[in-house]
Amino acid sequence: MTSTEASEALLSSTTARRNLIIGTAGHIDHGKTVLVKALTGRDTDRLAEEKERGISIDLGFAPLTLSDGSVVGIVDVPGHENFVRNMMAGATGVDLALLVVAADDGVMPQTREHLAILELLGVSRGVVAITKIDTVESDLVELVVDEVSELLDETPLVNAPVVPVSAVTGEGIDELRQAIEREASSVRLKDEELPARMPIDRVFTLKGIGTVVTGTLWSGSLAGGQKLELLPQREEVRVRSLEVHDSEREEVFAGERVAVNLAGTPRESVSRGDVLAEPGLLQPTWMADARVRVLADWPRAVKRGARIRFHHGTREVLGRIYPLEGEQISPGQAVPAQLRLEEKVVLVPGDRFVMRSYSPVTTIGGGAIVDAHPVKHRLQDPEALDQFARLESKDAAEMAAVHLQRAGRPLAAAAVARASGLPPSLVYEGLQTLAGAGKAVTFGDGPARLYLWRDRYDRLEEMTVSSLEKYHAAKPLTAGMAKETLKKQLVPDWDARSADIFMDSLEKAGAIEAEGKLVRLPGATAAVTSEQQSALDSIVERIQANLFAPPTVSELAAELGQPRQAASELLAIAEQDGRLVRVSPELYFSSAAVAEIEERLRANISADGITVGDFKNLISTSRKYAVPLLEYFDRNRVTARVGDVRKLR
Ligand SMILES: Nc1nc2c(ncn2[C@@H]2O[C@H](COP(=O)(O)OP(=O)(O)OP(=O)(O)O)[C@@H](O)[C@H]2O)c(=O)[nH]1
Ligand SMILES: [Mg+2]
Repeated sequence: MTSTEASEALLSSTTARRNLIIGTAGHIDHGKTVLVKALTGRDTDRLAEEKERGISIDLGFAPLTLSDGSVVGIVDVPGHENFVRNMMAGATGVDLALLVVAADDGVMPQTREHLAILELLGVSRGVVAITKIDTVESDLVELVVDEVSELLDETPLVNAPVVPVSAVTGEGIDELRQAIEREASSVRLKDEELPARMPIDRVFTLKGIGTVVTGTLWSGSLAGGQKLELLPQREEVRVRSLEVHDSEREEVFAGERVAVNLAGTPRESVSRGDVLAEPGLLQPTWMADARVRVLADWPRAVKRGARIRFHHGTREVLGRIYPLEGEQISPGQAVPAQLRLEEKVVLVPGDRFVMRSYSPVTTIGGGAIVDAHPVKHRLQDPEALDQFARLESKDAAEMAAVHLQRAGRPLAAAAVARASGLPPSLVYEGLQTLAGAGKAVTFGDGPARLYLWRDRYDRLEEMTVSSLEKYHAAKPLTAGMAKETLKKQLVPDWDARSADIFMDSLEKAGAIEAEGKLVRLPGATAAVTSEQQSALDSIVERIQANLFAPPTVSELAAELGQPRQAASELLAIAEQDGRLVRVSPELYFSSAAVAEIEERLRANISADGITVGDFKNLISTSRKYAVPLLEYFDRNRVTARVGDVRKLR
């Protein structure tokens, strides 16, 4: 093979790669496990107890090789009604259902319950196997086929092929395999572009290898050596090695059955239900808004506040359900509702879940997550209902608008993508649409570009102007407000970059003027009356006349017959224009004096440093001035205090 041929072969094998999961479903003893063995050669009942009792208890896994060579994963689930919880942990990643109904038993309770669960989880493709046809007359097989067709009517599996088989005689197995291949070719595959996420369905340790977790990779890809996050406990972990169907791999992709060896993670710190994900992206949550459906054959309405078991991924937590409108959800209804959970879970909008009753435990319904981080809603809150509708619309611009509005601060496209669960490319388009329509203000370019909801921007601009107006009115003698103070007042919870970008944009827009560390309204200057001006001049003169022993602020105020605050404001002006230096809150020196003192200090300080006494003599002044001056030089990093002396820095 030439290298071009080799790379073409590689290309076609990657483009042909269809990673998907087939999940069995059906009543106990209907022949699921035996059928999986007939298809794959593998017995998925591994536990001693399963062998002993002749039933499946937990999930089993087997690889099925298709005619094009691609390998899909089969998850075999238990049919026993006590193990529906395990069934759900397996059904959660399923793309294609293999519904099994025994010809000698027909449609039974868990046939219906499993089918309902698959539908709630959004599984819309499937194949039905009517098993054990060797045990009954062919008319009976026909009857069961009819019964199944009726069952599937008005479900997403209405067009699923129905294939009669016998695992004992092998009859129908080839037809079943072909039906599976046909259906598998049209399954919508999981998204490799989204961040990696894998709900863990098994944890075990291998001697000499350590902790291994397995699961179906819901999205993204994983590579050996990669850092991941274990959620909801938010623990950083590292992938040591990866396997798919017992063979080692460098990289694994969405839709594969994956075993991950975690480097240095003890067995006790992981359990079924935890999620392995790309680090730093997912915030565990204990509330979610969702469209919640109650099954049509559930016997009564679900009351507001009802306690339920919430099944998501491989996890089960208790919680309560609160419809956004109305006091209850009737059977057959699908309504917006808030879920308040008793433990944190890791949710992304679009995720499916199942609800079961607290006791006795049966499936009530389920739904799809619309908002993974809502606030608590009141009943009939029109704003909550409006946001719900916009988030559920799946329109990227609408969704981005809700997230920008809610954040109230500039967000990057990546952050909006995380909040919405949409692919970043779609979110980027949505944000551009908003910016184009003038609904969002943008800062910067490229992936670091930030988007701020326009109304919020306008509101903040108004607040800035009114803050500065108040400031100028209160302090007419100063040239502006410290920028840091304004930022803290206006956007205390923003990161520094966002706050600075926002200030810059106000300046560019001409709403404010900046000079050094100060900001002010355009054209605002320190308004000094001629009286104040002459008071100021006399103060500066008094200070300059007493170079090394100037009057204090209180003394100056007394001389002027003014409050101390008024003298301080005048002094601040002289400090800003550079005539005076503020050495302490009570003491201002002339700039010339401070320069002269610093020069003498540098010229006369020995390698052993200088004491306060020597310094006092050096400039012929008293302790009252010497101590604040030395502290001033310490602050300005001219000197450093070492014990009783000052040394040069
Ligand atoms: N005669 C006959 N027996 C079958 C066939 N398929 C399964 N069986 C028998 O039915 C019994 C149950 O089969 P399993 O495959 O364990 O059933 P299951 O659906 O996996 O049961 P659970 O996992 O416990 O829900 C076993 O004794 C099988 O040998 C078949 O096609 N023909
Ligand atoms: Mg079984």
